[in-house]
Amino acid sequence: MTDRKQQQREGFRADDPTAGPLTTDQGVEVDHTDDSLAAGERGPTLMEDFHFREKLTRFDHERIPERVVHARGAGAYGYFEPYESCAEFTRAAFLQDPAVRTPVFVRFSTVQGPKGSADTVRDVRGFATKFYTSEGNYDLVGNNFPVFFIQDGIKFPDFVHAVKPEPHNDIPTGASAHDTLWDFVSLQPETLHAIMWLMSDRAIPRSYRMMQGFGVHTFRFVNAEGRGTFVKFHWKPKPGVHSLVWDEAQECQGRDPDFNRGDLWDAIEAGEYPEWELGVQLVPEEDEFAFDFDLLDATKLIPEEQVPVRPIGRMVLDRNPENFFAETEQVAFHTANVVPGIDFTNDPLLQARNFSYLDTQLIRLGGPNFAQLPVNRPVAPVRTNQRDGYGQSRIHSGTNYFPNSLGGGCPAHAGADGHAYTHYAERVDGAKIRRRSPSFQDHYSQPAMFWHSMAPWERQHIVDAFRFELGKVDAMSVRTRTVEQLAHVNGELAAAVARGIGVPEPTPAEAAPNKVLSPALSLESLRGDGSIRTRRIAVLVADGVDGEQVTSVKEALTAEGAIVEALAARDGTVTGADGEPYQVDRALPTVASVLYDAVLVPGGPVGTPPTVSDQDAMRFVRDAYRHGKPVGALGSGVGVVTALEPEGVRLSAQFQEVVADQGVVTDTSPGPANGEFLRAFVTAVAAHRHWDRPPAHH
Ligand code: HDE
Repeated sequence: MTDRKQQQREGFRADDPTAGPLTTDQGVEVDHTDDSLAAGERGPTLMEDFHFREKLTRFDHERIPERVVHARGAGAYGYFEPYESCAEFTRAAFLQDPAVRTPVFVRFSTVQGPKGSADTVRDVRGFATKFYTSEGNYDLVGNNFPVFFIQDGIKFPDFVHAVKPEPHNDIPTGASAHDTLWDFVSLQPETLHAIMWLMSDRAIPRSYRMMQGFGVHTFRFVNAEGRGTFVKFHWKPKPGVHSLVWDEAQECQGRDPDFNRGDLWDAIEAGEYPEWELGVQLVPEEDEFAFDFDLLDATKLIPEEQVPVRPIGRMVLDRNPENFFAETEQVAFHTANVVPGIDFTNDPLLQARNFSYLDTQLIRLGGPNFAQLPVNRPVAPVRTNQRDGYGQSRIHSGTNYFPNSLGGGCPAHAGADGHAYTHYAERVDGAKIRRRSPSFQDHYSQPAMFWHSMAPWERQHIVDAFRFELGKVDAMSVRTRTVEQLAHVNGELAAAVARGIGVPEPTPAEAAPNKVLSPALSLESLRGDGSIRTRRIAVLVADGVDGEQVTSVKEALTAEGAIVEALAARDGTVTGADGEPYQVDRALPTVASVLYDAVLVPGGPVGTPPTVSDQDAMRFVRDAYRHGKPVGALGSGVGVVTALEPEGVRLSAQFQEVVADQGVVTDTSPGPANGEFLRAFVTAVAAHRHWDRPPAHH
């Protein structure tokens, strides 16, 4: 079944190219497009070659300005369905009836890098959803962090200038590790909470399918009686939240710059549809001042332990776009695209966004008619008196003003059936001032809460990230000032960072009183449903491999939904121990451990495992171990893990039985893998990473 959005898209498909010959834009048939019209075989090209000129002109104009932020992205269509009616809190039509599916388009993005930059950079990820509701489009334009770097939108150009490549040389691409960003951070402590998130593993997601999304601002639900309720939006991914490690993320940038985009595309093509639950934190209007921070301050989150996240529906992405430019590039999100029942608050960041998004689309999409583009077009009927402009694709008839009598008074004002948008009648009273509210002034408590809520390994990764980023800053004054800021968050954090970057440990500052812990912030609490669906598992094979063993493992893991690939030194086949050919999926030189979630080394019948002589294979296992990934070994394949012991790879013991230790699962018994081994390996893969391992050497 196709939904209303897909039916609408049908009408915009380009004509079937197989239905007839090549033509010009004017519909004139073309029988020759390989040679330009010239005065003789070796003569000059003629101006009158309209086909040549049209072809080149159209090519010259193919590009539009990339987004000033969030330039690189990937999108998909899908649907949203509520679990139950939310009428108590909001009259939004798409949140009333579990039987009503609302079509959506989602675009994920990185923020800093240009359109052609790599996916696995350290950055915030955009998570923007367009709901094509029966009452018009609703856009929830969120990120994968619940907090933002600044409190007032007037600071946005400053922040973005600071984080973007430096103006003199346009360096660095897709990175925040440079002087201007950290100069800004060190002078602007309101950035610190989002910076803590940026230094955490949240900033290097394993997959767009495995990250949370947040509306960030406090919005307002309004029900049919006009009662308002503050609301924060959360997307929770079904497979849990999983991240890369920094070393791996960097290697990935070279091995597969499209690591996250390709993962999203492939999962949808394979029918493994990404899924999130939409949750809300609801705060009654009368509790507006019940918190020790301001609900209007986008650098703060409401701890889930204080206001639980209530699940209200789920979103499934089940269709890739057909044309990247037409859909993913031309999609235009806007925080002010709201529907009846969803309203704003006075969050000064949100207020600024409500100006900025429409403004940016006007330049990016070349005029005011971008809502007519197929991806942006609402499925609700559109009747306006807006006319003309670049790219007008409608042929309007009738009058174009209101009120009118000549057009029969049409379109008339919406009636009283409750579908018209009415703004929440919030009472506003104040003097015109440029001043930050004193209730926005605490910049340290929530970064401290984040730090204290992390598991020890998460803290270590945060310290490592600060050391990496600040270690790339040339100005020692900026390094020092940043560490002094960190001292207000936590003394140990500041000292640990200082020790790595050659600046004095700061004198203990008055650290933030650590009042609240929020265990929900730790990745430890977000492991997902325990399934290994779509995890990529490499099986290293070579001539002499126990083919029966490999087949048994592959079948069992595939049945659990994993993607299992046999890798060997060369493509084609390897010859198994029984003399039979065994099919190779990919050649090792074309891939790397960083592109997989786990590795498994099967054995041969006797002696040295066949892969030990292959340097690529050995590096593969070492890297997987180093990055905390599950390593499985069977039969003589256990020897591969043993061979890496001098390099720090740890194997507790070798037994003719299943041993699962810190994500290394071995069984030296030959022949097909037994159920116990498979269960232990699946558990290790489901856990994603194993941080309790001692570090291996590089
Ligand atoms: Fe955006 N942001 N933003 N932003 N933002 C844009 O709009 C802006 C902010 C977010 O996939 C731009 O169409 C201002 C917070 C996403 O197409 C621009 C401020 C959050 C996307 C813009 C913010 C976001 C954008 C650039 C501070 C998370 C990509 C191109 C007041 C809640 C949407 C465009 C897509 C894109 C302005 C802050 C998320 C320039 C002025 C906070 C996911 O209009």
